[in-house]
Amino acid sequence: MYEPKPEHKFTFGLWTVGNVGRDPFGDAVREKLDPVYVVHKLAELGVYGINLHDEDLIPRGTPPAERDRIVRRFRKALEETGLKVPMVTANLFSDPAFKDGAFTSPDPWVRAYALRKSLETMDLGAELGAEIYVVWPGREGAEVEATGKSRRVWGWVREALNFMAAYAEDQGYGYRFALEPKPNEPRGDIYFATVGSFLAFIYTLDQPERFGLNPEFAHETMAGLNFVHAVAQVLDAGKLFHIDLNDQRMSRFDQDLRFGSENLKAAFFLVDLLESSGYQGPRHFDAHALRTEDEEGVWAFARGCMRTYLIFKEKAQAFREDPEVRSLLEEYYGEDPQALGLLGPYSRERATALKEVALPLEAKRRRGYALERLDQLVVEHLLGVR
Ligand code: GLT
Ligand code: MN
Ligand code: MN
Ligand code: MN
Repeated sequence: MYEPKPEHKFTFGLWTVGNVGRDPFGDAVREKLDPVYVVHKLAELGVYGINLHDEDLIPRGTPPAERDRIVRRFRKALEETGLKVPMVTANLFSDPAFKDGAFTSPDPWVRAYALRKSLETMDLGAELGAEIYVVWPGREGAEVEATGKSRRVWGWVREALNFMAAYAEDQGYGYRFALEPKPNEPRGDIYFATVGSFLAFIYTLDQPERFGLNPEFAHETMAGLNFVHAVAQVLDAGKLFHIDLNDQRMSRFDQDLRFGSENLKAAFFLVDLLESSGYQGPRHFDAHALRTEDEEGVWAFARGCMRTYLIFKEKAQAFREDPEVRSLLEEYYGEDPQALGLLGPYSRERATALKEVALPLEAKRRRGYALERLDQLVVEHLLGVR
């Protein structure tokens, strides 16, 4: 029961299970794990794939021959285990050169460096079979408004993303680009703060069909927003290219907690949404074990993310099949054919009918929606008494 299998498409980042537990006040608490060892461990746990930043695998400044040796060794581990690398991304945040932004650095040399690093990461991902390329603009933000940079950054990012998409095309790479918003941290305020912001930006790009979203549970939650609604809108737009699952308490730093460990209801409805949406992509856990943990705790964390997802999947199905839930929902949507006939695409006849019909407003004003009962049923399913 609740055994993860590759067909569930669970993925972790090399930087997630490999997280050494550093925080702004404290040093690393765990040894850095060998990427090849991580591949074997994740495969044992039933994981589908492992995602990475360029620097998670190849430390900055590695000479080319050494780089090729690392890639060969890593690929061998992938072949031995069957693990995939569905997604890659460039680390555009650790290097001190990026302290005032990567694509949005005021310094054109730094912007050129960011672009080159992105192209090289696309090359690396192509060698590993990656199909999704994530762009997380962690350093693309500001603390000081006086520069007026917020008037220029959109154009710089647009130019960079257009360049990257054209490069992918030129090289014959099939990448789909997944843009990941976050409201703040490590910058005081990050441009592209929310799902809605990136979603709108996509349609200003040269090849909008190549771009979608990589929404993260923690990030929308940090912004005080409803993650389930955000993902639903992204799905409606056909733009859910990837998803970062984790957990988060509001009004805090980016916690990247074990999936489902904090907001049980939100996690339940997210799984309910994803599983009924037809989304076929990876279920990526962008989270890490608490700093209190040793290596055993790291694998307990990874197992916990996947097990909780599978439990929610089963609970969501039971909830949707519950006869009382079904009848409450049937009532809720009140599908009276006469009313439905008044809605839909515009026509002159329909507009006239709409103006003439006697609306049953008194009854509608008195109507109850039975949401107390419906929500109680959610709680009872989650508490395991139904
Ligand atoms: C970093 C960040 C994540 C992003 C990763 C992709 S790196 O850990 O906190 O939200 O998804 O660059
Ligand atoms: Mn993320
Ligand atoms: Mn995060
Ligand atoms: Mn993070």
